[in-house]
Amino acid sequence: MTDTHCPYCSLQCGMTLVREGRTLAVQAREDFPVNEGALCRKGWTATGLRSSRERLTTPLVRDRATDAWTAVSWDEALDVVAGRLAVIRDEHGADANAVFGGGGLTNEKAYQLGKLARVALGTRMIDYNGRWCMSSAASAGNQAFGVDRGLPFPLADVEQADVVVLVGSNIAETMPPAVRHLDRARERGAHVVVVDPRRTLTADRADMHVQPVPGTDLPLALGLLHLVDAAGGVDEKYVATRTSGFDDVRSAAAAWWPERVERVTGIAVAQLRELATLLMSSPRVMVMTARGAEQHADGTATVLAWVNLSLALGLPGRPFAGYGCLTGQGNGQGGREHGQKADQLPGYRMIDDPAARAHVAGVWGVEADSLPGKGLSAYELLMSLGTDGGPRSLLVLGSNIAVSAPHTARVAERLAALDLLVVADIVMSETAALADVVLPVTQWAEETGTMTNLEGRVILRQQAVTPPDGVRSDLELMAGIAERLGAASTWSTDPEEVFDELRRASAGGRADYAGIGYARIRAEDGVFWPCPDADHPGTPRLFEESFFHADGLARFVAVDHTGPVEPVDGEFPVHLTTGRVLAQYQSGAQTRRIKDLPDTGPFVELHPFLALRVGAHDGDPVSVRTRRGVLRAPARVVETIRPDTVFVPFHWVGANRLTSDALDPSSGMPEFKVCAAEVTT
Ligand SMILES: Nc1nc2c(c(=O)[nH]1)N[C@H]1C(S)=C(S)[C@@H](COP(=O)(O)OP(=O)(O)OC[C@H]3O[C@@H](n4cnc5c(=O)[nH]c(N)nc54)[C@H](O)[C@@H]3O)O[C@H]1N2
Ligand SMILES: Nc1nc2c(c(=O)[nH]1)N[C@H]1C(S)=C(S)[C@@H](COP(=O)(O)OP(=O)(O)OC[C@H]3O[C@@H](n4cnc5c(=O)[nH]c(N)nc54)[C@H](O)[C@@H]3O)O[C@H]1N2
Ligand code: SF4
Ligand SMILES: [Mo]
Repeated sequence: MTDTHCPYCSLQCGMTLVREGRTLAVQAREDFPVNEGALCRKGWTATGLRSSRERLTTPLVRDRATDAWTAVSWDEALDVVAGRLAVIRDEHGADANAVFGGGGLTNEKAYQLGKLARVALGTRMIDYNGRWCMSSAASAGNQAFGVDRGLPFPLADVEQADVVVLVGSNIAETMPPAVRHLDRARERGAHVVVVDPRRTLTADRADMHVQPVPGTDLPLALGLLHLVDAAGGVDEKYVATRTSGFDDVRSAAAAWWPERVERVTGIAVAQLRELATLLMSSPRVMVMTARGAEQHADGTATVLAWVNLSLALGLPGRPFAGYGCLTGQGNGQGGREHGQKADQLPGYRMIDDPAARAHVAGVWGVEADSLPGKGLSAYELLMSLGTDGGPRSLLVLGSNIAVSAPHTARVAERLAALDLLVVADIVMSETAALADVVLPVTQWAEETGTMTNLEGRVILRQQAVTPPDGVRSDLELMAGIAERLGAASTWSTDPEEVFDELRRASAGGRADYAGIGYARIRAEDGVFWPCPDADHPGTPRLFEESFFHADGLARFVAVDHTGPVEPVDGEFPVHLTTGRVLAQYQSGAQTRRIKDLPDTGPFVELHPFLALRVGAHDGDPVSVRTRRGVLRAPARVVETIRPDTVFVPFHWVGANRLTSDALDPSSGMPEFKVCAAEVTT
């Protein structure tokens, strides 16, 4: 029996793995406060991939001329990879090798991957899929609070709130066990509000469903602030003592009178007023955003608008109140703290800060000057591949970019232009299938490592079974490459040793893990960062006394509505949005291979009015066309979606043929959640 956590989302539900003969059974942990004995279907079936015949168990090298794969030994594969990386570096310079990581990787792996890029390869070209996930909320959090931690409070605090506003979050499908905390709040009399263009399972359980036009959450927040201010609901004392910059925000909101907001968002004035009144009804209001609000080219500004509203109401730092971002991937939080992001070093240090470089270089035993500078954000990095002066190789760990990146046709072109694509994965993902070398790695139950969940709680996944023959861990893979390249520093393959090094590298940084050790995590059900030393209790709740800016104040940042980059028009008259369903995870690389999970393929959700207009019936194939591509998939005619909007899940190849690659200027987040489309039969 081994206590561990689910391999998928940021809830990191506690589970116990029990060996029963040849099978590995899943039990939910009652004692873990996030899920309290509950799991979603994906969690219950997570061990299904272990026995799958699709599991990769030998390194493979592809001959580009014949497209044939040859099985090779690990030593041969690593010799090929390291040899070619060295040649590319010698011929084209260090930045000609690029690295792409993932928010599902453990802290140890994310840390080591950043170090592999900066020390062994000497490249500045590293980024990861978290750029497509929480980067807008991260950017907004850093600007407003001086720190980026998804939730500044434990999830169970939700139970004590009086009003919970979920903006673009469908937790009933994306984090089902979290719903119990909402339900308990409602049993206490709390009001739950869901802002979503679709009446989702989450909205079904709410007291109020606000159904805006996709891409209009920003003017909605401005309109609410306008009404709150007009009603005298601004917490003037809080604004004066704990924040700066309100005046500009107040004047921006002044221009968003309710009728104007109604015209842009489609939300009736009466409902706007009702919601504004609700927000002023109690000091215990929680506002939480997720990808629906964040995955836009103005995602950072949108999050800032909701943070501004929260600050004006005096919420952040108050008990059972505040603003939070619901992170997404298993290690969406930790994955962005320890150095796989283009501009970061471990401990959430910035790579262009001389003191940060000196500290981390000291831990790594290298010269600070030898560390490269800031690289490109994920999509920009992908677009630079194989271009003049751009990277010639890409090493991918923990992402299936061929499916999950926006505008995949362009991504496929860039990947094809590389001299070398290396993918480490558990299965032959769509991205691995394009690689020159595929390296089979261990999966969660077969290895140990820490993750940081959506609450900022650092938890420990523990190895429950021995890996199949032929696979190695990502840490072994990285050590194998680093050693072959003759890299400086040390390259441990023992997760606890790597974590202890990470602790030292993070010490004194914003995400300080120095006081968090494996033994302590086991004893305490996880430890919340910052935790600067072994005697420190960890920090479940942030901002009670002060914010993380030098003056201790939170900053209002004035933002205004610009709208989606691609508005609807005569040719492309409907809004296309994308997202998730309960039974599948992300690009589907893992969950589509688990036979107990329904694998429906992509579908197009549309309203009966739109269906009537285009002449489609439920189940009929329809075509969704955008300026980038077409997807043909069965129609799902539902009354729960806005008549001007269609929804396509992205767990299968297809949705991202359609999506826009417009990026948020401050976070690099693509506009996954809205573009203009045409639907035909
Ligand atoms: N089942 C399942 N669970 C998951 C995952 C998964 O793939 N599958 N992935 C995990 C990860 S990495 C993440 S990031 C999270 C994501 O968790 P969520 O953010 O909850 O998931 P999404 O379905 O991407 O988007 C949420 C909602 O945003 C709505 N939406 C679309 N456009 C807009 C808009 O303009 N404004 C507003 N307000 N809403 C809009 C969609 O209709 C959708 O219901 O889920 C995690 N959990
Ligand atoms: N249209 C649209 N596109 C989206 C989104 C959307 O809402 N709409 N959401 C975006 C978001 S929020 C996210 S987070 C991304 C996610 O999209 P991806 O980055 O593609 O995420 P996954 O499908 O989880 O891919 C992880 C890959 O790594 C492998 N893997 C798992 N664990 C490990 C490990 O420990 N080591 C290694 N080496 N490999 C491992 C898995 O088998 C899988 O192939 O998609 C983004 N794309
Ligand atoms: S909610 Fe997330 S962590 Fe929990 S069982 Fe489901 S996928 Fe796993
Ligand atoms: Mo995500």
